[in-house]
Amino acid sequence: MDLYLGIGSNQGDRLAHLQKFVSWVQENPLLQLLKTSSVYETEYVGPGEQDDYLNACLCLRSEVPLLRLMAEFQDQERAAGRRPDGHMKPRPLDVDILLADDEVFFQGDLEVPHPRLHQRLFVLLPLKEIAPEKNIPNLGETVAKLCAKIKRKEAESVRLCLGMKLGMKQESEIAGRITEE
Ligand code: PH2
Ligand code: MG
Ligand code: MG
Repeated sequence: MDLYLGIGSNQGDRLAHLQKFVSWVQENPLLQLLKTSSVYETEYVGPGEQDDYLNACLCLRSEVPLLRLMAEFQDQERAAGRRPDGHMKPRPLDVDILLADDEVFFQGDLEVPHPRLHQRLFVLLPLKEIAPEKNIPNLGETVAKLCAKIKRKEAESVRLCLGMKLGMKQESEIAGRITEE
């Protein structure tokens, strides 16, 4: 099954947290990384005020059941330092399952497609890069079409970060940085 993930960070070394998660995906024999989007700096959306996020989207292939995958991703969130009481608090790593093929899945805490996917430009813009024509089950609209609808009023809140990259090349750069320090 092909999965689309939204990843985000607004605490600590935000880019390093996202890169570390991508490296973990690449090293996991049960997951195959197919695509990574650019990194975007995005204004926090939600109650109160928080620092800006870095957000990106990934596409990966896996046959691991969704609930088990979610548990594995939560382990990674905890490993990055996320607090268990951290609902709507700043977090070093947030990993959300956005889409899983054309499945509609609702069990426990997991709802796929992600219930707020279509309202969030910080998800839709990076997702559009890697899956513009993907249809969102339930909504009957493509990612690109949803993006176009909300783009005008919110576009400035989501900024492309050209200097930041996820994915293979970056791994050696991370290793380089660690040995320099
Ligand atoms: N995630 C949230 C709440 N608000 N805002 C931005 N910009 N990016 C996020 O990933 C994000 C958020 C809860 O998961
Ligand atoms: Mg989230
Ligand atoms: Mg989450």
